[in-house]
Amino acid sequence: MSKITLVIGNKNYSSWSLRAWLTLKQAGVDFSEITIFLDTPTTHQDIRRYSPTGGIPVLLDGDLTVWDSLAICEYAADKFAKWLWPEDMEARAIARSISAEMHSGFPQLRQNMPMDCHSRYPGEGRKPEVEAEIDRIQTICHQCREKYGANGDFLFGHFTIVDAMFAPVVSRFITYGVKLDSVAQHYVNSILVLPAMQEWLAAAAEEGDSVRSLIF
Ligand SMILES: N[C@@H](CCC(=O)N[C@@H](CS)C(=O)NCC(=O)O)C(=O)O
Repeated sequence: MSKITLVIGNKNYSSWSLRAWLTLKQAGVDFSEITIFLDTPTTHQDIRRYSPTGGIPVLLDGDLTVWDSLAICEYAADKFAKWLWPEDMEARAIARSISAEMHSGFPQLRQNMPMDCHSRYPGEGRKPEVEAEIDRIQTICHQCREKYGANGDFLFGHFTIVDAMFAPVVSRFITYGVKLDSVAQHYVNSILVLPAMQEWLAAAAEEGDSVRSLIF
Protein backbone atom coordinates (compact mmCIF):
# COMPACT_ATOMS: atom_id res chain seq x y z
CA MET A 1 0.00 0.00 0.00
CA SER A 2 1.35 3.42 -0.92
CA LYS A 3 2.06 5.95 1.80
CA ILE A 4 -0.40 8.55 0.53
CA THR A 5 -4.11 7.83 0.94
CA LEU A 6 -6.96 9.94 -0.36
CA VAL A 7 -10.34 9.55 1.30
CA ILE A 8 -13.09 10.40 -1.18
CA GLY A 9 -16.83 10.15 -1.69
CA ASN A 10 -18.82 8.55 -4.52
CA LYS A 11 -17.10 9.33 -7.81
CA ASN A 12 -20.47 10.07 -9.37
CA TYR A 13 -21.41 12.81 -6.92
CA SER A 14 -18.46 14.08 -4.94
CA SER A 15 -17.25 17.14 -6.78
CA TRP A 16 -14.80 18.13 -4.05
CA SER A 17 -13.24 14.67 -4.16
CA LEU A 18 -12.79 14.91 -7.94
CA ARG A 19 -10.75 18.10 -7.58
CA ALA A 20 -8.21 16.57 -5.18
CA TRP A 21 -8.14 13.19 -6.94
CA LEU A 22 -7.53 14.69 -10.40
CA THR A 23 -4.75 16.89 -9.06
CA LEU A 24 -2.94 13.91 -7.53
CA LYS A 25 -3.41 11.84 -10.70
CA GLN A 26 -2.15 14.61 -12.97
CA ALA A 27 0.87 15.05 -10.72
CA GLY A 28 1.64 11.33 -11.04
CA VAL A 29 1.33 10.73 -7.29
CA ASP A 30 1.09 7.09 -6.24
CA PHE A 31 -1.84 6.97 -3.81
CA SER A 32 -4.45 4.61 -2.40
CA GLU A 33 -8.12 5.45 -2.20
CA ILE A 34 -10.62 4.95 0.58
CA THR A 35 -14.17 5.52 -0.64
CA ILE A 36 -16.92 6.49 1.76
CA PHE A 37 -20.34 6.44 0.16
CA LEU A 38 -22.34 9.56 0.88
CA ASP A 39 -25.85 9.68 2.26
CA THR A 40 -25.79 6.34 4.11
CA PRO A 41 -26.62 5.88 7.79
CA THR A 42 -22.90 5.54 8.64
CA THR A 43 -21.45 8.18 6.29
CA HIS A 44 -20.97 10.80 8.96
CA GLN A 45 -19.21 8.56 11.46
CA ASP A 46 -17.12 6.94 8.71
CA ILE A 47 -15.88 10.33 7.48
CA ARG A 48 -15.19 11.48 11.06
CA ARG A 49 -12.65 8.67 11.44
CA TYR A 50 -10.43 10.59 9.01
CA SER A 51 -11.69 14.14 8.81
CA PRO A 52 -11.72 16.78 11.56
CA THR A 53 -14.45 18.68 9.70
CA GLY A 54 -16.67 15.74 8.76
CA GLY A 55 -16.01 16.54 5.09
CA ILE A 56 -14.13 14.76 2.33
CA PRO A 57 -11.72 14.70 0.55
CA VAL A 58 -8.99 14.10 3.11
CA LEU A 59 -5.37 13.26 2.32
CA LEU A 60 -3.37 11.08 4.69
CA ASP A 61 0.41 11.15 4.39
CA GLY A 62 1.97 9.21 7.24
CA ASP A 63 0.99 11.08 10.42
CA LEU A 64 -0.17 14.11 8.45
CA THR A 65 -3.84 14.75 7.71
CA VAL A 66 -4.69 17.39 5.11
CA TRP A 67 -8.36 18.25 4.71
CA ASP A 68 -10.29 20.40 2.26
CA SER A 69 -9.85 20.03 -1.49
CA LEU A 70 -7.88 23.20 -2.13
CA ALA A 71 -5.46 22.54 0.73
CA ILE A 72 -4.85 19.05 -0.66
CA CYS A 73 -4.12 20.52 -4.10
CA GLU A 74 -1.72 23.02 -2.51
CA TYR A 75 0.04 20.20 -0.66
CA ALA A 76 0.39 18.24 -3.91
CA ALA A 77 1.99 21.30 -5.52
CA ASP A 78 4.34 21.81 -2.57
CA LYS A 79 5.41 18.20 -2.22
CA PHE A 80 5.19 16.66 -5.67
CA ALA A 81 4.78 19.08 -8.55
CA LYS A 82 5.46 22.80 -8.32
CA TRP A 83 4.17 23.08 -11.87
CA LEU A 84 0.61 22.52 -10.59
CA TRP A 85 0.60 26.31 -10.29
CA PRO A 86 1.75 28.60 -13.14
CA GLU A 87 5.40 29.56 -12.90
CA ASP A 88 4.90 33.27 -13.47
CA MET A 89 4.00 35.08 -10.24
CA GLU A 90 1.22 37.22 -11.70
CA ALA A 91 -0.32 34.29 -13.56
CA ARG A 92 -0.09 32.31 -10.33
CA ALA A 93 -1.93 35.05 -8.43
CA ILE A 94 -4.75 34.99 -10.99
CA ALA A 95 -4.81 31.18 -10.95
CA ARG A 96 -5.13 31.24 -7.16
CA SER A 97 -7.87 33.89 -7.35
CA ILE A 98 -9.89 31.80 -9.79
CA SER A 99 -9.37 28.64 -7.74
CA ALA A 100 -10.54 30.46 -4.62
CA GLU A 101 -13.52 31.84 -6.54
CA MET A 102 -14.47 28.31 -7.60
CA HIS A 103 -13.91 27.02 -4.07
CA SER A 104 -16.16 29.57 -2.37
CA GLY A 105 -18.46 30.70 -5.16
CA PHE A 106 -20.92 29.54 -7.81
CA PRO A 107 -23.65 28.60 -5.30
CA GLN A 108 -26.41 28.64 -7.91
CA LEU A 109 -24.60 26.17 -10.13
CA ARG A 110 -23.95 23.89 -7.18
CA GLN A 111 -27.53 24.00 -5.97
CA ASN A 112 -29.36 23.75 -9.28
CA MET A 113 -26.96 21.55 -11.24
CA PRO A 114 -25.40 19.14 -8.72
CA MET A 115 -22.63 16.92 -10.08
CA ASP A 116 -24.06 13.61 -11.29
CA CYS A 117 -21.47 12.37 -13.78
CA HIS A 118 -23.27 9.45 -15.36
CA SER A 119 -26.78 10.95 -15.64
CA ARG A 120 -28.12 13.25 -18.34
CA TYR A 121 -30.66 15.97 -17.54
CA PRO A 122 -30.45 18.32 -20.54
CA GLY A 123 -31.92 21.75 -19.84
CA GLU A 124 -32.57 21.14 -16.12
CA GLY A 125 -31.64 23.77 -13.56
CA ARG A 126 -31.30 26.72 -15.96
CA LYS A 127 -32.51 29.64 -13.86
CA PRO A 128 -31.31 33.19 -14.69
CA GLU A 129 -29.00 33.11 -11.63
CA VAL A 130 -27.44 29.90 -12.97
CA GLU A 131 -27.04 31.43 -16.44
CA ALA A 132 -25.18 34.36 -14.85
CA GLU A 133 -22.70 31.96 -13.22
CA ILE A 134 -22.26 30.02 -16.48
CA ASP A 135 -21.51 33.35 -18.20
CA ARG A 136 -18.92 34.12 -15.54
CA ILE A 137 -17.24 30.75 -16.20
CA GLN A 138 -17.16 31.44 -19.93
CA THR A 139 -15.62 34.85 -19.27
CA ILE A 140 -12.91 33.21 -17.13
CA CYS A 141 -12.24 30.74 -19.97
CA HIS A 142 -11.87 33.54 -22.50
CA GLN A 143 -9.65 35.72 -20.35
CA CYS A 144 -7.34 32.91 -19.24
CA ARG A 145 -7.08 31.20 -22.61
CA GLU A 146 -6.31 34.51 -24.32
CA LYS A 147 -3.78 35.82 -21.80
CA TYR A 148 -2.17 32.68 -20.35
CA GLY A 149 -3.21 29.70 -22.44
CA ALA A 150 -0.88 29.94 -25.44
CA ASN A 151 1.31 26.92 -24.60
CA GLY A 152 -1.44 24.34 -24.14
CA ASP A 153 -5.16 23.54 -24.03
CA PHE A 154 -5.86 24.46 -20.41
CA LEU A 155 -6.67 27.76 -18.69
CA PHE A 156 -3.01 28.54 -18.02
CA GLY A 157 -1.58 26.49 -20.89
CA HIS A 158 -0.51 23.25 -19.24
CA PHE A 159 -2.75 21.56 -16.63
CA THR A 160 -2.86 23.39 -13.30
CA ILE A 161 -4.88 23.24 -10.09
CA VAL A 162 -7.36 25.69 -11.62
CA ASP A 163 -8.32 23.01 -14.15
CA ALA A 164 -8.87 20.50 -11.34
CA MET A 165 -11.10 23.05 -9.62
CA PHE A 166 -13.08 23.39 -12.86
CA ALA A 167 -13.36 19.66 -13.63
CA PRO A 168 -16.69 19.18 -11.77
CA VAL A 169 -18.14 22.13 -13.69
CA VAL A 170 -17.13 20.43 -16.92
CA SER A 171 -18.98 17.33 -15.80
CA ARG A 172 -22.05 19.41 -14.91
CA PHE A 173 -22.03 21.02 -18.37
CA ILE A 174 -22.22 17.53 -19.91
CA THR A 175 -24.89 16.23 -17.53
CA TYR A 176 -27.14 19.27 -18.02
CA GLY A 177 -26.40 19.72 -21.74
CA VAL A 178 -25.11 23.29 -21.43
CA LYS A 179 -24.36 24.88 -24.82
CA LEU A 180 -21.13 26.86 -24.71
CA ASP A 181 -19.24 29.16 -27.03
CA SER A 182 -16.38 27.63 -29.01
CA VAL A 183 -13.59 28.70 -26.63
CA ALA A 184 -15.34 27.29 -23.57
CA GLN A 185 -16.35 24.14 -25.44
CA HIS A 186 -12.76 23.54 -26.55
CA TYR A 187 -11.68 23.87 -22.93
CA VAL A 188 -14.40 21.46 -21.75
CA ASN A 189 -13.22 18.91 -24.32
CA SER A 190 -9.61 19.29 -23.15
CA ILE A 191 -10.60 18.36 -19.60
CA LEU A 192 -12.85 15.52 -20.73
CA VAL A 193 -10.21 13.73 -22.80
CA LEU A 194 -7.68 13.59 -19.96
CA PRO A 195 -7.10 9.88 -19.24
CA ALA A 196 -7.51 10.53 -15.52
CA MET A 197 -10.85 12.27 -16.10
CA GLN A 198 -11.97 9.35 -18.27
CA GLU A 199 -10.93 6.98 -15.48
CA TRP A 200 -13.00 8.94 -12.94
CA LEU A 201 -16.06 9.07 -15.23
CA ALA A 202 -15.89 5.34 -15.97
CA ALA A 203 -15.73 4.56 -12.26
CA ALA A 204 -18.60 6.98 -11.61
CA ALA A 205 -20.72 5.21 -14.21
CA GLU A 206 -20.04 1.88 -12.51
CA GLU A 207 -21.25 3.12 -9.13
CA GLY A 208 -24.72 3.63 -10.55
CA ASP A 209 -26.65 4.60 -7.43
CA SER A 210 -28.71 7.72 -6.98
CA VAL A 211 -28.63 10.31 -4.22
CA ARG A 212 -29.95 13.32 -6.13
CA SER A 213 -31.08 15.06 -2.99
CA LEU A 214 -27.45 15.86 -2.19
CA ILE A 215 -25.91 19.12 -3.30
CA PHE A 216 -22.22 19.32 -4.05
N1 LIG B 1 -14.80 22.84 1.40
C1 LIG B 1 -14.71 21.39 1.41
C2 LIG B 1 -16.07 20.82 1.04
C3 LIG B 1 -16.11 19.33 1.28
C4 LIG B 1 -17.51 18.72 1.18
O1 LIG B 1 -18.52 19.42 1.33
N2 LIG B 1 -17.54 17.43 0.91
C5 LIG B 1 -18.78 16.67 0.89
C6 LIG B 1 -18.72 15.60 -0.17
S1 LIG B 1 -18.44 16.23 -1.81
C7 LIG B 1 -18.92 15.96 2.21
O2 LIG B 1 -17.93 15.57 2.78
N3 LIG B 1 -20.14 15.77 2.70
C8 LIG B 1 -20.31 15.10 3.96
C9 LIG B 1 -21.58 14.31 4.05
O3 LIG B 1 -22.29 14.21 3.06
O4 LIG B 1 -21.84 13.79 5.16
C10 LIG B 1 -13.63 20.97 0.41
O5 LIG B 1 -13.28 21.78 -0.47
O6 LIG B 1 -13.07 19.86 0.53
